[in-house]
Amino acid sequence: MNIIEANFKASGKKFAIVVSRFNSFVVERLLEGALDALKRHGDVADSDITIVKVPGAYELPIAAKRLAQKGEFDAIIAIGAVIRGGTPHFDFVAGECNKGLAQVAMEFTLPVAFGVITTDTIEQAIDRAGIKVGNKGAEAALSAIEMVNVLAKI
Ligand code: INI
Repeated sequence: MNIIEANFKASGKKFAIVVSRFNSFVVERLLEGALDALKRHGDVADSDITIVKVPGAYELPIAAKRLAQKGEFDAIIAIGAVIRGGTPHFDFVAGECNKGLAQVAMEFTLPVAFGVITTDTIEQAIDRAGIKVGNKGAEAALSAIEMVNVLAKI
């Protein structure tokens, strides 16, 4: 049996974080979680982290694609918050964001971590940004680190 699995050491690896400004109250907490995970778990240096801010979650895929095209990063972490709030706009924004980020990952064989929370209410979003249900930004950063290392081993 040959099991391939990876650790969470990531010093020397380069990470790009794409962050949407929409719902910034929540998104900034997710970004803090992602940065904390990269630094405390992965021992990633500040100089190896690039942050790109875009207007909303809908714009995350195109920025992620541009970063992937540069070929300078070992992984991309997408951070955002799409909150339903009773509008069908939610489905378009969340759907295109999810689909576009997945396309970038597959086209470039590059880990693109999905740190975009999609919730019905602001309260649920806050819960996922470090209150009751962990911090989804931190989880995304950890999965990015693990994927960088596991892809390198396959
Ligand atoms: N963008 C988000 O990141 N979250 C949302 O909840 C959201 N809602 O609900 O509308 C949202 N809309 C903006 C969208 O991402 C684009 O920035 C905008 O449509 C311009 O292209």
